[in-house]
Amino acid sequence: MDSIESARRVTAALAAAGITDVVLAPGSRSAPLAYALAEAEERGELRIHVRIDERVGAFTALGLALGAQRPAAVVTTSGTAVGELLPAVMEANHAAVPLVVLSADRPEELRGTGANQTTRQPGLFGVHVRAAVDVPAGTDPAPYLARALAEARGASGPAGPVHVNLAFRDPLVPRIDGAAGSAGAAPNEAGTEPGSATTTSTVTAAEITTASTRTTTTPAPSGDHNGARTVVVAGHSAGELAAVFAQHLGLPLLAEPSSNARFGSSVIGAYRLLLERFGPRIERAVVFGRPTLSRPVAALLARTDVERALYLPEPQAWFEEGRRPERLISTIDELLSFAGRGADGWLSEWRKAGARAEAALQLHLADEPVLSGLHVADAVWENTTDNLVLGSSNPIRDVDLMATGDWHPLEVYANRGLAGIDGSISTAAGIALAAGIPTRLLVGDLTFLHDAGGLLLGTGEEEPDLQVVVLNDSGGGIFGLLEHGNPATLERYGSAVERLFGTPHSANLAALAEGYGVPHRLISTVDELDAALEEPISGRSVLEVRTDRAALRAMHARVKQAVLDAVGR
Ligand SMILES: Cc1ncc(C[n+]2csc(CCOP(=O)(O)OP(=O)(O)O)c2C)c(N)n1
Repeated sequence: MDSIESARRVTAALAAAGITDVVLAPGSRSAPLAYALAEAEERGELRIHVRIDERVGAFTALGLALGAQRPAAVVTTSGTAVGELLPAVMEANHAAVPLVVLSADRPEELRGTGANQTTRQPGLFGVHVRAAVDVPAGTDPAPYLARALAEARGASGPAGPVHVNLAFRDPLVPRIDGAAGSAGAAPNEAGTEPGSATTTSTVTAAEITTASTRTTTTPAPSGDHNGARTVVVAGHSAGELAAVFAQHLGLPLLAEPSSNARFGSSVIGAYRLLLERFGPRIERAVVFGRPTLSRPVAALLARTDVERALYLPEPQAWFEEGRRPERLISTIDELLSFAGRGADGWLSEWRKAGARAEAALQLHLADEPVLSGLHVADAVWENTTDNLVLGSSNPIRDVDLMATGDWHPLEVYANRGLAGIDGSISTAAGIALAAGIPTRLLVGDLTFLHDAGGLLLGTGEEEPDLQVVVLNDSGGGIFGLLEHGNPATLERYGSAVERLFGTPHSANLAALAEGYGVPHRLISTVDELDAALEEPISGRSVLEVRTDRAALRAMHARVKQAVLDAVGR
C-alpha cells in the first residue's frame, strides 16, 4: 500500500469514529496525511485547522476535544515537531481528554541511520498515553487506528490521549500523471531523503601532516589511492580538520556552512549544483561530520559505485552502529590512505568550475528583480564576523549555495540534530549569552514565528547581543521547491498545497518585535541590507527582509541554469 492510500485509510478511520476536527502543522513527511485530509475536507467529512507551532496545534486540538466532547486529532511531521506535543498530551492524560496524536515518521530502513529529522518516535509519550502504536510503512493502518481510537474513548480505563505513529515511504504526494520530481535544490528537513554522518574531531593539522608522512612510508593495509577522484564532504560539525585534510591531499571540499570547515584552497563554491556535472566522475568520498542539507550529496553517498568512508574517531549519537553503508574509519592514517592524493588536475578542475559558478551566481543575482533568500544569504555570510546561527529550511541551504570559501564567520551554528524549525531564537540567544559574543541569526518567517516567545526577556535579565534577520516570504518557501510545487500537483491540489504547506499568514513582525521591546527594521534593497549588516550588533534587534514565495521555484531554476551554462554541461 502506498503512503497516500495509507493516509486515506487513516482519514476514513477518523471520520468513521466521528472525529470532525483535525489540527495540522506543516511538514513534508506528514504530506500524505495533509493530502488525504484535504480530500476529506473537500468531501465535507471534517474540518482542518492549520497551526504553525505544533505545541499550539496540540492544545488547540485539546480544546476542540474539550469543547465538542469528542476526540480531536493533531497531525505533525517527524522530529522535534512530535516532541512539541508533549505538554498537551500530558494535560490530556491527567484530564482524561481523548486527544489523538498522528505523527509522521520515516520508514524503518531509515531509522537509526542518521536520516534527516529522524528520531525514535514510538513510545515518545511514555506513560502519558493510553495507547501507542507504530504503523509500519506500507501497512494498512486501519486495525492500529481502531485499537488506538477505542483506547482514546476509554475502552479499558479512563479516556485519554493516544499516539499513532505512521511511517511513510516516498512518494509522499498523490500520483498525478505528468508530475515530475522536485526542483532539484533539494531541501530535506521539509523533504524526504536520508542525511549522513557526523563527527567532531580534535586532531590537528600537524597530526595530519605527521600521519601523512607515515602513510607514505607505511601504507595502511587498504592500499594507497593516490590519483583517485576523491572528494571530501564536510557535513555539520565536521570541524576544521576536514578543511586541512582536503587541502593537504589536494582534494575538492564540499562543505556545508555549519561544518565550520568552509575555508581554504579546497573549498568548492556552489558545489550542490556542480555535483550534477562532476558527480558521475567521483570515485571516492570521505565524509567528515554529518551531511544533512542536499539531495545531490545524499545521492552521492547512496551510490554503491562510489567507495565511501566516514571518519569516526569516536561513537556518535545520531546513528546506530551497523545502520550506515560507509566504511567507518577511526584513524587519520587510514583515512589518508583511503582518500589518496587528488588526481592530476582534479582539484583545479573543480576549483575552476566553482569559481565560474560563484561568478555566475553573483552576475545572475544582480539581475534578479526581487530581493531573495540568496541575496540575503550572500550578504549575511559576507558581513558576519562573529557568530552566525542558521535556521532550518531554506536559510541554511541558501547560505550553502552562496557562501564563498575566502571568508568565514567566527563560528557557524545550526540545530541540525533534528533540523527542527522550533526554538531557533532561543538557541541563538543562548549562544550569544554563553561567551558574550555578538550573534546573528538568519531564519525564515515561520521559524521566527514558531519561537516568537524567545523574544520575551524578563525585566532585569541579561540581554544578549543578538540580531535576528528574518526572511519573510509569508509562509514556508521550502515546500514550493519540493514535489508539492510541481505544476501537476498544484493543478489538482493548488489551494490545499498553499494552505497546508505554504501556510500563509499576515503576522506583523514589526508589531510583534515592538511588543517584546525589540527594535525592528524593514529592509528593501541589497544596499540597505549590506549597510544594516555592517553595523555592530549590540543588544537585540530584528531585520526583516520581505520576499516573494511564489517566485522562488522559478528563480531557483533560473539560477541553476545560469550556473550550469557557466560551467558547461
Ligand atoms: C518543529 C518543526 N515543525 C515542522 C517542521 C517542518 N518544516 C520544515 S521547513 C518548514 C517551513 C519553514 O518555513 P520558514 O521558516 O518560513 O522558512 P522557508 O521555508 O520559507 O525558507 C517546516 C514547517 C520542522 N522542521 N520542525
